[in-house]
Amino acid sequence: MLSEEKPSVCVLGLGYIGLPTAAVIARSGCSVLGVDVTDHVVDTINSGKIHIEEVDLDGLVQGVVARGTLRASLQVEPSDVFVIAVPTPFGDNNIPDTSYVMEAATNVAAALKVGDTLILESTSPVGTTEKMRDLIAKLRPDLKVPGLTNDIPDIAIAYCPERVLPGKILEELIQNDRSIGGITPRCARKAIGFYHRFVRGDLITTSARAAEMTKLVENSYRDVNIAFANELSIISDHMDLDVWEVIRLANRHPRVNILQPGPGVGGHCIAVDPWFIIHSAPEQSPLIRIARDVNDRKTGHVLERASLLIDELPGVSIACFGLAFKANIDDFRESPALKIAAKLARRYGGRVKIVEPYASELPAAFEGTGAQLIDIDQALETCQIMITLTDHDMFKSIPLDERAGKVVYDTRGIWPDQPDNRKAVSKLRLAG
Ligand code: SAJ
Repeated sequence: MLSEEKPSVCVLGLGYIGLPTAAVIARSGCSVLGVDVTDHVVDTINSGKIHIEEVDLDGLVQGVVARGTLRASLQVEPSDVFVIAVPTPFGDNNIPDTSYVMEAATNVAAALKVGDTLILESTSPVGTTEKMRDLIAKLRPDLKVPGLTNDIPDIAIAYCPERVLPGKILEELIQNDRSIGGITPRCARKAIGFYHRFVRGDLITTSARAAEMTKLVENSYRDVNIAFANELSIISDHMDLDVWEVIRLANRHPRVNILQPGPGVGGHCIAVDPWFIIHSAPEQSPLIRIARDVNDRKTGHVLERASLLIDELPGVSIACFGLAFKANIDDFRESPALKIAAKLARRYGGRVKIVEPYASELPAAFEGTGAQLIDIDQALETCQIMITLTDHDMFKSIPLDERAGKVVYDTRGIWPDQPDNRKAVSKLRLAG
């Protein structure tokens, strides 16, 4: 490949990161082959459609497929650049499972030729890129691989994590700065040449190991800081203080910026990635481990407090506002909101109503509970207890006069003007 030529690119794994990445690279004019193990995913993309929800992704994929710059297949084909973006779940005992990465690397190995670049983007334990390099060296003894040869290597290998926010993926793929971790500095320079084609943020070179750790640190940093906010909320409940007011006031300090408490930490990144560090350095990471525990325990705390409130008012209908793991998205995976609402539905049956503008039907966790999906207006008309679990903008905009007289447990602090529950509880008791 001449440097001014557009490289052909193969992206392995067409999920939440791989598909938007493949589409953005295809938009830059490179010919992109997306590879996935699922027939349905390959067929959907080849018909110009998408199998995941992400803002503006449908139009982009439709366009690049129509133009012929993106196509999907079950098979890897020879390309100039290979990008691996497959999942790295954690299995039993929170041990990271890199088998999908190694399987993808095995498939790439057969297609590699002199001059190619192999990039790992999947969130991975420190050392995974080197392990992947060792696997390539074993499968392709004819190639000189970086770090294992004194000659100029035949291929480049790098670790370049993504750091995009679900709901803003297409924007952040272009704008965010990126760590570009080469097995050698030469590998990093090759990878930079590739990312320059579609990233506007700064591209900062480092080693593969430092880049792997950086990704894990970013999400652990957030988990630890959310844990601080969640612990403050539990302390404030115990001491009968308004945590939102305390945080608001403390954040007036020029060097204090406390995050927001909630019903726990959801999604597939922040609650998972800290375990990759804990697993690599268990003795050295007590703070990160305890933060995980605090955030998980917050979900149980919310469930118990909600139940205490509900038990005070037998027979009264309960509206749970939100199932998504965070605001303004339709992603319910690993959502503490969903866990709490489903447990309440199991405890209180048909008294529980769910308000989730991003759902067209209730997820399987509610099967057989008698809970119903209703809209905001129905909730305001029929439910006296309101529990906020997700901070969707649509919920925030419900004015105080429509919430007057309701018993509210606001786990996200979206209604700071809501009065204390005491009056509403005694009124409902009298009425009951
Ligand atoms: N949350 C709180 N309080 C807060 C902020 C968040 O309870 O003050 C909760 C949210 O409600 C949600 C969870 O934390 O349940 C995670 O939400 P998030 O918006 O903080 O992050 P994710 O999981 O959507 O995306 C994160 C991002 N990482 C960082 O912000 C450091 C994103 O940039 C990463 O690319 C992504 O993880 C990933 O793929 O690793």
